[in-house]
Amino acid sequence: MFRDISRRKFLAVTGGAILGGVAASGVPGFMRSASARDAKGGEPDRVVPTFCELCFWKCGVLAYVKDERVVKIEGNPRHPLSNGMLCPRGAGGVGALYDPDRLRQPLLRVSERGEQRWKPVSWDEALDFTAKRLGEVKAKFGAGSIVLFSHGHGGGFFKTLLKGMGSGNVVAPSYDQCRGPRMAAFGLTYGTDPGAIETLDLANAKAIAFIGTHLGENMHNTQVQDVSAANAKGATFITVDPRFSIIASKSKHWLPIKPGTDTALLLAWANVLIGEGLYQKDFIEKNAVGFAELAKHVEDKTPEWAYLQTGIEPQLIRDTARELARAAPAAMVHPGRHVVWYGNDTQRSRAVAIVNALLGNWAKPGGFYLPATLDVPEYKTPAFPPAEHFKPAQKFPLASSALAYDACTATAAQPDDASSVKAWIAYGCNVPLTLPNTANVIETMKKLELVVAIDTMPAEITGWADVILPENTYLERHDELHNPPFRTPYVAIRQPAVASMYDTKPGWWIAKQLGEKMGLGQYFPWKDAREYLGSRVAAAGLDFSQLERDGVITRPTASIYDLSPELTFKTPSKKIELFSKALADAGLDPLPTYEPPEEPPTGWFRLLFGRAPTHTFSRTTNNPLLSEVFPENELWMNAEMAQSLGLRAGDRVMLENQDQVKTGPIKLRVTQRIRQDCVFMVHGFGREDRRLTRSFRRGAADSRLITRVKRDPVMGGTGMNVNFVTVFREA
Ligand code: MGD
Ligand code: SF4
Repeated sequence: MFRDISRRKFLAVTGGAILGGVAASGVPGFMRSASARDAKGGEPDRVVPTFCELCFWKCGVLAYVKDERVVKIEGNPRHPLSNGMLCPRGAGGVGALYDPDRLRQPLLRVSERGEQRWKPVSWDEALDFTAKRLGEVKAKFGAGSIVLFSHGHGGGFFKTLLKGMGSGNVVAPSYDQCRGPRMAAFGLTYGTDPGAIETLDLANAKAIAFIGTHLGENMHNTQVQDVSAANAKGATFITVDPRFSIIASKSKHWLPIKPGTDTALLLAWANVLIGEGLYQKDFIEKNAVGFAELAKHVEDKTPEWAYLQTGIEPQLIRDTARELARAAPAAMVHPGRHVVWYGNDTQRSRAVAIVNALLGNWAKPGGFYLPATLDVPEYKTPAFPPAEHFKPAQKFPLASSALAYDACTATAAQPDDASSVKAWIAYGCNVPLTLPNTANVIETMKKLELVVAIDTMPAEITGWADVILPENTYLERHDELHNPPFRTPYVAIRQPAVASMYDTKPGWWIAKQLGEKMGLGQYFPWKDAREYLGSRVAAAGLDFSQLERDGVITRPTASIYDLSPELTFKTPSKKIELFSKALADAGLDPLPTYEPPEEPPTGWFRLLFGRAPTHTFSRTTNNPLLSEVFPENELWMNAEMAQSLGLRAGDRVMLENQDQVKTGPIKLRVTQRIRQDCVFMVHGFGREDRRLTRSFRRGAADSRLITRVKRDPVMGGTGMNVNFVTVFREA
């Protein structure tokens, strides 16, 4: 089945950059696509432009098709996110298409939830069942009892379905398990978040501080290209991480910070910038409010004070602050992406935002640029009914959407009214491994009236679903357009490279069919996706056939910088709010506060987790190509600690957390590249669905061990780096 792209060929296509760690550009995992003729078998029959779904960055892809099989994919040179290149995960996209473990037809559960016994059914039967059960739950408990967990571009059509039903419960782990604190913090400070495609002018930066952002392992193609360009121009990198990450190896300074103490370092940087008069005075004077309060707040946050918290030498704190200041305004502290760590995370992100303000880098080359969007009008449909919501147990004053974690809690709460949650629809979202505390999520799912999973692969969530609606992979389907704010305004199309391999369907079709069966056809008035997309593109005055041919239409942007001394921001004061009145009014700290983290007890390690260049969470761990390159995660442990525990590299070890939850075995990686007080693993492994022949029980799952979270008081994010583990050899 999986015959066209062998591992050998995959590595040839990717230039072996994944394994080599460092490509010619000097940045890891970064690769230039091979030419069309490299695909074995000579010229392809056709080349179909589309965009990638191996992660949520959505790079432009060219799919080479021969004899109705995709033989190779590479970056679309016209697409401004990929510029002709893909990251290692993206290059493995063909593996997602030809994974023999894929879901192949609709399935209905025939026994207890979780027992994983199914009967294959027709689409009509599966959709009738789903529409009927959703209708019954809505009639009995109200629309507010239905929740959509959505992750991935195709989720948009299911959001329409949910809104049509009258539910406002669209939740995304990418908010409260990921970017939420940054969105809140930058919103409060600048009135704008850096966005999903972060508006960072990395390529022109002369100094960049990566604070916990492990770019190179965390792979977002365009950012890696941009950082590569900055590297080539001699930019200075400063990496703050308890672990010597790949980006640390490219950095002039590595600050092996004690986990959970970033805010102390950031406040000390602010102390140095202000105390030594190194901040961009004119910029702050004209563009910010609350400077006097900030200066007073950080007066005592000296590098010596921060040293006691962070373990970073005062001189190194001073040197790095000065290094950033010297390069300012072409200097930045990368705002990070996954920022739910220790509970007080909006304050940590506010500190990041404030140090950036002191560097005066907003709208400046080498700082945060001003993006533009190629506007494409929405398809006109009737207004949605008023939205009903579930009632969260806790309220967070500045949460900008319903929270996935709270949806789970509201499910467990179980009062029989519209304030509780009774049905989950999971679109591309493996909830048991995405939310903290897998065991708790599974117990919670047992209480539901209905679980619907729309996925391409078997997964923990599909194992607990009542009905599985198998979606086409991205190489077999149309999807919503993509036109995010970016430095080059563009609109891109996702379109099928090949026909469906099995009895699977595109998300737009599944949502439309469900809508029609539920009497909500007015929200899906188009015949098919081509008609829908074509009509939107035409309304924007663009040529749909050009979009289908090239995969993307770009427009030049006037300027991504604003060099005028005085700028306007979308905050209440129209200025950068160093002191946040909104936080003060909500009874929260108006200036970033530092809370020392709880210490691990003697003999325990703090559990940290992150990414590998070849994988996107649990999404790709079974991918035939990517799993060959990186088959399982390892546990990083400091060499001295391993020695003191009598453990050796390669040992299979078990982990047990503070709540006696055990997981493993996982292979031990003994290294000097991590502090002694923590261990680290890549997220997404330790799969428990037997249908996953390559990833079943390979490595260990961090999510099982994350039984404790610390909620962010501002927006409700779930700080997950607050769990401690002991490590012992497998019995
Ligand atoms: P994390 O995964 O939390 O965030 O990637 P990042 O934004 O980089 O970062 C983990 C790093 O933080 C590790 O190096 C860890 O050692 C370090 N760290 C842990 N605790 C601390 C601390 O207290 N202080 C400091 N300074 N460092 C600490 C996530 C991002 O990656 C996201 S949100 C997405 S959606 C994308 N997902 C993804 C993927 O799944 N795979 C790959 N390959 N790339 C991805 N890119 C994106
Ligand atoms: Fe695909 Fe990689 Fe781009 Fe993500 S960053 S969309 S995985 S090529």
